[in-house]
Amino acid sequence: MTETSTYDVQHIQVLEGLEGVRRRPAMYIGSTGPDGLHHLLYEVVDNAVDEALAGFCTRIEAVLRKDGSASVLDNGRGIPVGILPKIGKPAVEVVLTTLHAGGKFDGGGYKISGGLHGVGVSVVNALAEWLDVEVYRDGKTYRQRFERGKPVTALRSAPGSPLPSGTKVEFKPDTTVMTAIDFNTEVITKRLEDIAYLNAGLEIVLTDERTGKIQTFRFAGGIKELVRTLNKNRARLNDEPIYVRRERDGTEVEFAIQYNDSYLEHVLTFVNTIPTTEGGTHLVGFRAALTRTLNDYAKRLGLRNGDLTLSGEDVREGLTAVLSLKLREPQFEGQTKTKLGNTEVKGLVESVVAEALQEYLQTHPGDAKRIINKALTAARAREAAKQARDLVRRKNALDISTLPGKLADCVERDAEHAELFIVEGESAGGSAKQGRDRQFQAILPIQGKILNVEKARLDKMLNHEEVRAIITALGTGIASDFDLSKRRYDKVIIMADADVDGSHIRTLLLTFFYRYTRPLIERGKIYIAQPPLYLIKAGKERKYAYADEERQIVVRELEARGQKVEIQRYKGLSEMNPEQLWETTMDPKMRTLKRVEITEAEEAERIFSTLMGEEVEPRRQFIVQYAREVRNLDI
Ligand code: 28F
Repeated sequence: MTETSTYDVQHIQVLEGLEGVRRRPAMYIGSTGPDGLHHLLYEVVDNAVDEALAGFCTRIEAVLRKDGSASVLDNGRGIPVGILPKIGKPAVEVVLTTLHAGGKFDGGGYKISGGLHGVGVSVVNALAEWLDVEVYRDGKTYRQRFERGKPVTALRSAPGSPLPSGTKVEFKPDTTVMTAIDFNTEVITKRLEDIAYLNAGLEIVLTDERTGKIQTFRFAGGIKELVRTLNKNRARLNDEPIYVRRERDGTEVEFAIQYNDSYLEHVLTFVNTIPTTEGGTHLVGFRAALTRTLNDYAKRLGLRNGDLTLSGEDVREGLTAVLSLKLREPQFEGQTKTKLGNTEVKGLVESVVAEALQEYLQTHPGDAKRIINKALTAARAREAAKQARDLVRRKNALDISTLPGKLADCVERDAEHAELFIVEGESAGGSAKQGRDRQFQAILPIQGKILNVEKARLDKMLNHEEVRAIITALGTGIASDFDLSKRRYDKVIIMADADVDGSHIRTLLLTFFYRYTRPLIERGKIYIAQPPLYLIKAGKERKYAYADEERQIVVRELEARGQKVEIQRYKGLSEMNPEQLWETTMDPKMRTLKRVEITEAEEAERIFSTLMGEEVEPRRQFIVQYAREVRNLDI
């Protein structure tokens, strides 16, 4: 959204009304692309959710139609239909044709402010080829039709209604304005699921008529259930999530906390069901309360040997939490308007969370001890890692030849023009050293199973020679020490067999890079080498194929020339001699490299946590599910 001063926006709105919306849609819904399209639907859904927040709606139905239209139905009170005296029009028509008319509810309700400040359903109306509204009140059905924001019928009523009370809005996005017109079920599903979790007991049904798929979301346990779901594949330190819901000065603070045995922090925060992905004052207050309360408790119980203070990171290791705020006048800030700015909220959340947490720790000493001990262990590991890092730094400072012995470095010293192959296995490593161009290609052979970095403490991992070799070769440092400018190579290429062991080492390495040198992935510096699967010979002709379909094409081509074809399937890199490895997999002019995307690394880490975590059941399910691929997974 371009930064227009508030005055201009209101000035423009008053002048142009809904015409302004059609002239400058992006100012109201952010874009006319997919995000803007989904924002139209969320505006309508959010009005139904407002009715649920106000306590009058228990069920919302959303339908995605084949003709590109969508419909939302709630069983709330129904938008008022009475004639507004000053305007002389029914309230429902005013709400649908006047900007921001759906404004604050009088009395106790919360107004959902969509990511772009709840522009109101009139904006949806303006950007809809047509919109039909039905209100069920007083045993009647009121309906009115609009086209591009303008009423094309008066509000009509008829006796009888499908519900005792409620509102239904159907609309078709205007394809002459919106550049995206296909609703994405996955995106909508995620949003509706979040809303259901954040409004315990609210039932939301999504029907996609294009696929016939119907999904129902209803979570009686609300955010407690969301935390349990997020933790389902991990060992938990406190069986039941710590859950609190408090209302102070018209603001509702609700949170659920459950620790698991991993080192990851997974905290989701919402304001009026809007995901505040950029955090904000509520998250600052939450974190402050957590750190202060756990330190106080540890000190009082004498659990802290010496004056070891638990840092924010220590107390958030293994933390899964959902923090949901409901307040009337949220101020959203930040790049994507998903950061809460209200300053008064920090203190409010901090006091609510601290008070509730103290009470929980005192009444659940078993859980408290486990949680504190985990934070203490994290603090000790942090200290140890710091010493280990200082050691490595001092060693680097004192002794320049700290590069690992097994690294066959390249001549090139300018990282921009150098690349590092991390090769699985000694023999493939040997071929790679012989086959490479030593001017700009470095080779680091590693053993099949480097230590599983998910479980290893930072300090232990730092000492495992395979991992230390990689860290030293990369040159960037790791975790909070990471410095991209210190990288020794511009590309890091993982070269492993295409079999289960190879995919295991790839998963381990991607997990390591994702956890400890994530910017390398974000900057597209990590690649997977693509060795050929087949060598096809016919006479003195030799061709390589990198996939089954390619092999078929090459074989058909050679057989069409009446030549006898011989096919060799490569089972591993070590079956190729150095020249073949060079010309098929390492030569920049011939090779194909697959760049690792962050989503792949995230998936690898998730797989890794499932396979490496304590929970046996998820591992069994994973292996059953992938049994055909996972022949000899000796975890
Ligand atoms: C499918 C989308 O939009 N549901 C809505 C209501 C209920 C009230 C309301 C809405 C009063 C005049 C501001 C009813 N009775 N679903 C929806 N349900 N808006 S939108 O009132 C609007 C305010 O304009 C409602 C008593 N109070 C409020």
